[in-house]
Amino acid sequence: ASESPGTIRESFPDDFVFGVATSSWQIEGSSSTRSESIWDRFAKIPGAIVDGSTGDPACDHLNRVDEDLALISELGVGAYRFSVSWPRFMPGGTGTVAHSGAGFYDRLIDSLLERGVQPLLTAYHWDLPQSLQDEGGWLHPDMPRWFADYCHALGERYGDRVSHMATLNEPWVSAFLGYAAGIHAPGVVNSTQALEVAYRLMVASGHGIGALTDAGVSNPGIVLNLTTVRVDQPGAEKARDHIDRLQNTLFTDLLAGRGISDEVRDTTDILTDWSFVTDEGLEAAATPISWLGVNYYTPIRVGLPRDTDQATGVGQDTVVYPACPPASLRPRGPLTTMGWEVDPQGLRDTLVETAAALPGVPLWVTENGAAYADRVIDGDVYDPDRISYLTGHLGAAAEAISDGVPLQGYCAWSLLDNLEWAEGRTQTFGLVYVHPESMERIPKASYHFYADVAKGER
Ligand code: GBH
Repeated sequence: ASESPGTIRESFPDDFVFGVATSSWQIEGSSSTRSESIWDRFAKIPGAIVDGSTGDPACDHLNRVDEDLALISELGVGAYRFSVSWPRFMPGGTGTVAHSGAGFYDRLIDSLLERGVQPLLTAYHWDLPQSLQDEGGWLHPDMPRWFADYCHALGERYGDRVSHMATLNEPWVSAFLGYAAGIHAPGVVNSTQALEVAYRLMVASGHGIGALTDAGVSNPGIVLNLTTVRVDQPGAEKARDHIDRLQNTLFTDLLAGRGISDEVRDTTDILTDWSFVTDEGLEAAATPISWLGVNYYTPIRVGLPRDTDQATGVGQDTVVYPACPPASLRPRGPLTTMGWEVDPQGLRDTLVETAAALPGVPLWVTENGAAYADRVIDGDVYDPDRISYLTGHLGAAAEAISDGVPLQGYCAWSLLDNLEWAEGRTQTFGLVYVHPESMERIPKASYHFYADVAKGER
């Protein structure tokens, strides 16, 4: 390791953008001023969210947006990634745009621009209107068209001010956690449907890219959760390859116009019928993107099944990765409170692998961060583990650039301690502490650290 006397900021190009990210359902609250989403419905199932949290108040962001804008502004970052709540913007799922809902994002965007912060807008971060789920959701063949109409309306409304828009956040999660593991909305356990949903999401994204372009958005893209997949012990190579294909290549191949590989089709032999795949669908999925967001938290480490595993294999792993050869996922310490391995080199490897899979596509790290149980002492919040996580991963991002990766920006996840999906309030990723009842915000030590990085003082 070479000694680097300079600041973290200096290890990046001058035009590199540091940002911070959130998503609508995780922070907004005010569910009574929009229509129902699949996460509102899912949250009502006893046990679906560990602590019984619902979409209210989340971080009460709708009522505290000025305070949150001040936090973004004082952080000194150049970009803020947020998502639009589809049920707030277009409550019927299709058709009419809601004046008040759309107006909220108008004001958010204008305020960001006034403060010199670039808005990065994500169209879909998992909060599908329940009315569309009732029609069949992502299993419905018309979903790509409905999604494109929504994207077109977003582009018309905000495209004059927002250059970078992403269609989807992490279609792998929507498909495999929503439809295979069943731990995310809509809570379905059906691996066959998960594969169809993954495909349909990528077709919809392609239609969305086209619609955003038609509406005048200069840089339409997509955000994927990609990660390097490591072999933990001899014998797990086949399982590693299979997991890598469903985690990464399935998505990057569709984007690159390589379709769905024979390996994916052959190894998902629980699916005898891929007839939902059409030439038109594959062509749409390959609509060129102008940038790709990569969300990275942890690598996947694949080992052999343990004696303690259930007879059918490795529990959730085989459900999430249908038809996976016997394997178990084996994170190594140090772990975050999510149980996720901390591995900055994994970010560097993921970026290098992604750049090779999609040559010429500018990349952003659109999410990176860690959940820890922070210590509050005399009103100050200490999170040294998060600071070291960020330090390591920023270093890895800078190294990826020296490896030749066209990385343009990095967004920390997340601005606020928020509603961590199935984990409710029990897992906190924020640079800013949010009191679960009073909603008081307290910038953590990591906020001050990241502010120093953004300002070039560190
Ligand atoms: C992101 O997804 C979401 O975009 C964001 O909304 C969320 O708040 C944030 O992460 C934190 O969870 O259990 O070791 O096998 C993260 C996607 C997919 C990353 C599952 C980690 C499992 C690792 N995640 N993956 S492991």
